[in-house]
Amino acid sequence: MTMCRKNVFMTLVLVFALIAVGAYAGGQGEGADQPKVIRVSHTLAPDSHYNQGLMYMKELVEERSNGSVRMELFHSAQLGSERDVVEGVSLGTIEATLTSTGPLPNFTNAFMVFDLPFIVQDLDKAYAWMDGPEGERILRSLEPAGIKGLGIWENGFRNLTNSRRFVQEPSDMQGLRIRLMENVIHVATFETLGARAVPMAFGELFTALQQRTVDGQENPLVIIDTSSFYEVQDYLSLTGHFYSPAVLLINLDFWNNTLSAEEREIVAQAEREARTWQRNFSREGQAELRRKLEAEGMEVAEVDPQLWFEAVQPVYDQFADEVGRDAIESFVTAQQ
Ligand code: EAX
Repeated sequence: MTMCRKNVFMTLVLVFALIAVGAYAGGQGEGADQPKVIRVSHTLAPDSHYNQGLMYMKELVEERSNGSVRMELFHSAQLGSERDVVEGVSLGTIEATLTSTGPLPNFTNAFMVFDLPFIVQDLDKAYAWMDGPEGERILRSLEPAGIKGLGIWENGFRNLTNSRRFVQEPSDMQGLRIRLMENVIHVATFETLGARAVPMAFGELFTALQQRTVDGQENPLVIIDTSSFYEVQDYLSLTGHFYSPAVLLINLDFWNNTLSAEEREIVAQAEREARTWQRNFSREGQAELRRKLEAEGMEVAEVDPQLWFEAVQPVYDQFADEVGRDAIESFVTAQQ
């Protein structure tokens, strides 16, 4: 099968699978006393920051709605890759997902500002910007696709790992095959660094590293830990080159027409509290994680971020129009 046909086929398989699960959940949802079920899909492990934050939110929602709204969590890409599941949320075959910004440029340019390398310099100020009117504008841009953005959570600063060599300077990247999210800015950034960019869904990554189809990958420390990448990667470089938010998305029609006004308020309030909790959880323990990964045998390189920032400058020129110069300026200024 050609790539394109294969993708169409996989999407159809997923849509049918989700309809089957949906019919089951929908069947359960009928009748006055049956809870409304929000199925939330994500790609990470059960002990990841995504799953922990969602469990925190689930508890608040179920308690405050007296069980009229239930959240069912599906971790480890059980319901599909981020790209497939965001499409599912748009179509209404699944209610919700917590996703990186990787696949979002397929729907709107508005999230691309987060994909630029080194765009986040002051995390607290960046949170305030994301939680304010600019973040609201970005989340709203998904509404024409039938998606409501509930809030911007955290994946974290992404760091590079590989199995070939100690990488400290941008020139060390030459020729390394690095798995990236299926995201144009991320791909362009690593090509600018001289790497061979290999876009791939997260669910295929561990095997690709193990079989050495790729030399390396980049993700926050928490993911390198909870997905056991340290078992198949010897070198870790603390590049922090991208800041990766995690966006909580829900089907717009489900939000507007299945949930009552009171239930929407409960979910929105729980989301705000869980967002703060999840960001704190994600930020804490970075030093501990580094020690743990070292203890697992990874050799850790500290890098000079300025050198790396300079090396990827062409990416800003390349994407300024598509991302929007105003958005870039607003985000950068907000952090000064
Ligand atoms: O959203 O694909 C990735 O590397 C992401 O960091 C992961 O799926 C979490």
